[in-house]
Amino acid sequence: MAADRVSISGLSNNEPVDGFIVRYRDGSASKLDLATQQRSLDQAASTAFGRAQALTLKHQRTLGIGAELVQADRPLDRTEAETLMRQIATNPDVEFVEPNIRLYATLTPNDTFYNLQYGFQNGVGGSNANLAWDTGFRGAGKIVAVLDTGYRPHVDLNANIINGYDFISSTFYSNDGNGRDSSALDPGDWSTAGQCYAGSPASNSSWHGTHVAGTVAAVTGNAAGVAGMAFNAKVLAVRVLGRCGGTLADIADAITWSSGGAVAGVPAVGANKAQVINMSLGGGGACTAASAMNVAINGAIGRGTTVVVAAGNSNANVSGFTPASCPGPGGLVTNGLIVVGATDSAARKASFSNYGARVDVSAPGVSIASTLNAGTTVPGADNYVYYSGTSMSSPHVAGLVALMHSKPSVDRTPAQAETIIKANIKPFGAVPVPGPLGTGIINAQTTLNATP
Ligand SMILES: [Ca+2]
Ligand SMILES: [Ca+2]
Ligand SMILES: [Ca+2]
Repeated sequence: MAADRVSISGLSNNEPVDGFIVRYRDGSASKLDLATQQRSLDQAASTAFGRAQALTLKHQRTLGIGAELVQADRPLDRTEAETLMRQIATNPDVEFVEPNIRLYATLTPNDTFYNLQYGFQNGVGGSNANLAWDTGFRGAGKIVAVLDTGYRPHVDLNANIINGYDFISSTFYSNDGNGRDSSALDPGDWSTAGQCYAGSPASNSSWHGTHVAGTVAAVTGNAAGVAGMAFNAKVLAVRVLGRCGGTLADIADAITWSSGGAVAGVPAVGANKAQVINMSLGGGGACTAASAMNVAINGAIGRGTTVVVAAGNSNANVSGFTPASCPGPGGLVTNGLIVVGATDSAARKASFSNYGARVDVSAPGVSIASTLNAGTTVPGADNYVYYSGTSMSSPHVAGLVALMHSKPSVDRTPAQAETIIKANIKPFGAVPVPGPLGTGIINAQTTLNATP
């Protein structure tokens, strides 16, 4: 019985975890009384580790979804973490316990430059966005939350950016000198060798969120830089990824907040509530109905916000990745959670793209030009760079949802939006192998025409 209430698939050999997300049953003693909850956690820690390797567990905060983030005073390896979670779950009040895993930007850097934004055009591998724009519906009045590394001010982006919030609670990972705060500006996510985990490689700042934001809504028609998919929409920049990625707990809170839910200690999103959330990020581990990520996503969809996520870049089945394997409301394949694979300019599967039955649709993700920053660590000058990844595919679809919502009618529900997108596609250039990779490549023109 206890096994169903413990999630171990996100544990990995090279990344210890020091946090756990525990959901207690509504109305149970552990849920209602922090002292009872703490006694149960103390008991679990002492049973799991005894005195020799004594471990202290502390209640950190209650997430927007109502689950508790519990912090350990030292990092635990895979075996220790599993042992501890199984002990925590011996308390019958526990509905679900999972590690507070780290998730990463789903980007494969690619320095090869092509001189064309084929993704917005109507070649075989493009999304026909150029034809969709001719209908006059270009995202006006709609907001796409980009949950990512934050944003850099950029001449080709500024007019379309709404500063959201910085949800990164750890000062070490945030790189901005504090925990959560009201500025979603990206200070850079560079790391030195060994900083993220033993043996982790050094890496330059990615400015990943600035690239993704540009694909959604770069300023277009200004005779400069690049175009964006839904260029009359706004991007709500929400910072969840810092140095070494971001945590499940912070990302879950950002999903809740961006879609109009309440998160303790954070001012409500108010009029900036997003109609669409884009998450170009992922981590190892299957997402189940009880996972914090899934509960947060279901909450957002329940508030009318469509959630679009990258399939991931491991050329593997999405079933082993979060959030791409999240079941969403009712576990249905079409329910307002849209999982996006990557294709190239010839409409073929990108070699890196994850695949599988949970992938809904594909979009351009190889050599995608967008807004970036030139700084290798701290911010430098504006520039434009080609990146590849399902990270680049996902914002094409998030932008498309904003285009649909800008048609002057009653907004589609998330599930209705997903249905229309998946039914109005362009064919693959070749059968995706391995596959499947969704129903096809998005067709913004026919999707908009089919939107009531
Ligand atoms: Ca901060
Ligand atoms: Ca431009
Ligand atoms: Ca889906």
